[in-house]
Amino acid sequence: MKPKPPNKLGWTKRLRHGLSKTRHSFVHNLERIVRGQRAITPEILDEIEELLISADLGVNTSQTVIDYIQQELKRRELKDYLSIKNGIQERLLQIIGTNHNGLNLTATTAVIMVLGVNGGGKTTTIGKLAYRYQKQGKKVVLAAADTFRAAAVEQLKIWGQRSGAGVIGYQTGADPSAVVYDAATAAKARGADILIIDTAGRLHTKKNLMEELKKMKRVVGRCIPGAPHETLLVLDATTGQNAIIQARQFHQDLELSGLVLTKLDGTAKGGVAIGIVAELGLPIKLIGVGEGLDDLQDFDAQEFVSALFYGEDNEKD
Ligand SMILES: Nc1nc2c(ncn2[C@@H]2O[C@H](COP(=O)(O)OP(=O)(O)OP(=O)(O)O)[C@@H](O)[C@H]2O)c(=O)[nH]1
Ligand SMILES: [Mg+2]
Repeated sequence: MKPKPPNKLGWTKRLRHGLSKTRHSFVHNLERIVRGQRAITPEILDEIEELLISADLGVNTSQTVIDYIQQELKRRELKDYLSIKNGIQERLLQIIGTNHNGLNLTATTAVIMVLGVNGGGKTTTIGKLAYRYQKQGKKVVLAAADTFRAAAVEQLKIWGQRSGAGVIGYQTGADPSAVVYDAATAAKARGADILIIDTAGRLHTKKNLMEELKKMKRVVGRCIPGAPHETLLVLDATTGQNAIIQARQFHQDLELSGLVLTKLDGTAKGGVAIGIVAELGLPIKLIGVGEGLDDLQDFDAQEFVSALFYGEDNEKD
């Protein structure tokens, strides 16, 4: 499928636009619950907690936010809408930290391996990354190690043409580890700065398919010391809490270095980003907020939390 061309709007605006579904359902409901109240009663706190859970922050994380609000209510006046909103924002930032988590690309040939369940946005993310780094003048090679789905190699080749990245891939049914081996060898021979490995979508519950990923990881590590330098799990934000279950299992089996959260534009459940970091302690490295070539960016916690609360053009919420 054809990606939308680069958007002229700046990233912050696109992020805020992408998160508008989450923001509208969350902020508007918060306002409805809190505005005009004389005091924040336990019933109101319960309603706020339910709202946090429905934004997919997860039960535990929602509880810690409510605990914080309760504690702050004792310490200072937190009775109006604005101060409650700011209190929640403060706590969310404490939970996810203020780190800006970029990718680790310091190796001579930095290897990024991309995993995840079917249809999460792996190949699109790889295409966007290839476009980003080629534009920066880096040499990128893509390994089409999704040898399972018919047309997967073709899809990656199209991204290669779009971005100018080289693609190594064989016919459907080939051994994915052999593709990884050949791509790593070619990347080294060509003096590539970055090798990105696309893998077939798979369920985290399929042990044999997890073993296949482990093997690919070992193979690339033997060809390029320290590789893969990034093992990224792509998660579709619209799947909500299921994303946390997937991340836990993939991490147990493959020792992830970080997460990519895609499709934040298509969901009111963007709060899952905070739930994931709180529950797993894994950094979100990249987020996708659309199908455009530049709708993928490094995750910035402060920017993200702010976009959960404030819209484009200083829109009132
Ligand atoms: N709205 C939106 N759509 C996205 C985003 N990222 C990917 N998509 C769409 O999600 C669909 C699946 O994307 P792919 O990149 O093919 O997913 P995949 O994980 O490689 O899928 P398999 O290889 O089949 O496992 C495509 O239609 C993409 O355009 C995003 O951030 N926002
Ligand atoms: Mg794919």
